[in-house]
Amino acid sequence: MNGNLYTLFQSRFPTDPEACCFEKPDGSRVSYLETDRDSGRMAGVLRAAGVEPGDRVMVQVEKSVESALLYLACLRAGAVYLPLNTAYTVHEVAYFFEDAEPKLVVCSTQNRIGMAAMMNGRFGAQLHTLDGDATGSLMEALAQATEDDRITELDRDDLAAILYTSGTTGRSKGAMLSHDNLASNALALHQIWGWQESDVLIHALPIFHVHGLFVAIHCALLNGSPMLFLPKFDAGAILQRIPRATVLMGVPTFYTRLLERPELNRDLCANMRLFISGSAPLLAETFNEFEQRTGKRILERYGMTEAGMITSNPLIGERSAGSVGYFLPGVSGRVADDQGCEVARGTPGVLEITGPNVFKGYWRMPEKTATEFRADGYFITGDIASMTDDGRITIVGRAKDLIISGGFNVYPKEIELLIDEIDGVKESAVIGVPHPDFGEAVVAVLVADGSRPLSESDVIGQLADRLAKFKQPKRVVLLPELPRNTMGKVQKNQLRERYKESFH
Ligand code: MLC
Ligand code: AMP
Repeated sequence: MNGNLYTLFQSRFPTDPEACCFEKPDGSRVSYLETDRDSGRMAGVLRAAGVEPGDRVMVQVEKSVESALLYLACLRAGAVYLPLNTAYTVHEVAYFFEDAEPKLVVCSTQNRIGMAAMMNGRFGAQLHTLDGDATGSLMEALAQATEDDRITELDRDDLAAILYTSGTTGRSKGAMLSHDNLASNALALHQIWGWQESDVLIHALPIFHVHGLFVAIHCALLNGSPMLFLPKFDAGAILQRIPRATVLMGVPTFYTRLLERPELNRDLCANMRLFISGSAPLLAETFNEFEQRTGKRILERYGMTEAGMITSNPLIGERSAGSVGYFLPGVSGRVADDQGCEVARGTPGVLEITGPNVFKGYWRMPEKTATEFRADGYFITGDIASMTDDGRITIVGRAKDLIISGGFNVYPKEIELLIDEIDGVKESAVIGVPHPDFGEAVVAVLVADGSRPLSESDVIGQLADRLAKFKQPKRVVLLPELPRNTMGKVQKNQLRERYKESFH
């Protein structure tokens, strides 16, 4: 049997030739039939560009139906899809390019010159463009392409995607995900969330991360459901679509922003079956306020790039505020001490997991991969959790130094390394503090070396072309020295406490 994930999707596509797969923001529709036909033709375009099974295709483009088709085309061609946040600067993208050695790069027309200069003919990589309005050289090639219904024959352990996640060392790691990793997770989610024939998904998440790319798209495709596809979060556009939709997936910021809108009420949401939240902790106050306003209890789930989804609150049964629910079917885990030994139920420890969803390791980093797994194969998530006797999980903290801002991960180390290079900076500590919109916001605390005057705008200005906007500090403060313990380690907890009211 072909282990290619696309084969699984195709086997679930509706037989009705009119059935809608994507609805574009302007209301025009792309049927499942067209999705199947065009992803096949696009896979032909990739093959014609020299992309062979196992080759990486690096993509940094605006979200559009066509960019989703490009993802499906990569699956069909057996290429390894490597999506990048559109906010990344050329400086950040250069690292991914050098690390992944892609055969094909797809970027926006606006970034073409900069991208080509960065690529500089290396690895014999081809360059195509694709824009949010369905133009660009890739679309021109697609217009010339003939029908091609092939789905490359693959083993289910072959790689489908590499998703880069930053790390505590400041160096990004490419998480290698196989077709089976993605298929098993999609099937589990489709089952536990009780997808129904009448379901309609509002898709407003970016499609360069697990949440929007895999969780949302895969569930809809497995169910043959329409996706009301929005290029980005837009409260007005979502509220407009809610009456004819049944499922919304979002990060907590989606829900706090929707709550700011007076139109959000029970009547508007009467048709909605599921509001799903994840990627960052959902505050109990958001959960409660949302229930009061709409009568719906948000279903919170927990996951990560390396493992897709790991736990979920139940569809039927208690959805508790602050808890992320139970392990997904096929996933098991333990809350462990720093030796990997399970601790008593109710005691916090690091969550370790195993299952068909767990990734194949970090791209070209076997040593790093080895340090993140226990000898018995359990993956160390780096999240601190506690588990009740009946297996309900609550995430209580993070063992990794990580900030999650509006659902995007920011690793302080990466920013500290760049700040420390700035003239006049002696040292720095980057922390996350509560933020009403993004959940957490990045704050940089730094100590000057006295060689020249430093200002907040000066520091931010120097980071601008090196760091994606969402990683840039929303505040910079100068201190005469950083608080340290007797071992000399910076006390970030003290800094977090001191600046916790910065945005309130
Ligand atoms: C935008 N900005 C952010 C930001 N998003 N700053 C910090 N954190 C963010 N997440 C910047 C903008 O550049 C802008 O800067 C300013 O903040 C205000 O932007 P905005 O217009 O209000 O932002 P918007 O475009 O509306 O985006 C906010 C958002 C978006 C929350 C809708 O960030 C988003 O879609 N987040 C979802 C992330 C996601 O999909 N995560 C899943 C990861 S997978 P300025 O200065 O120009 O005004 C994963 C696993 C799992 O974690 O479990 O799912
Ligand atoms: P990423 O590496 O972008 O996939 O982010 C994964 C991280 O997001 C996890 O390790 C958690 O720290 C965090 N996360 C995801 N979902 C939740 C959630 N529901 N509650 C708390 N943290 C979450």
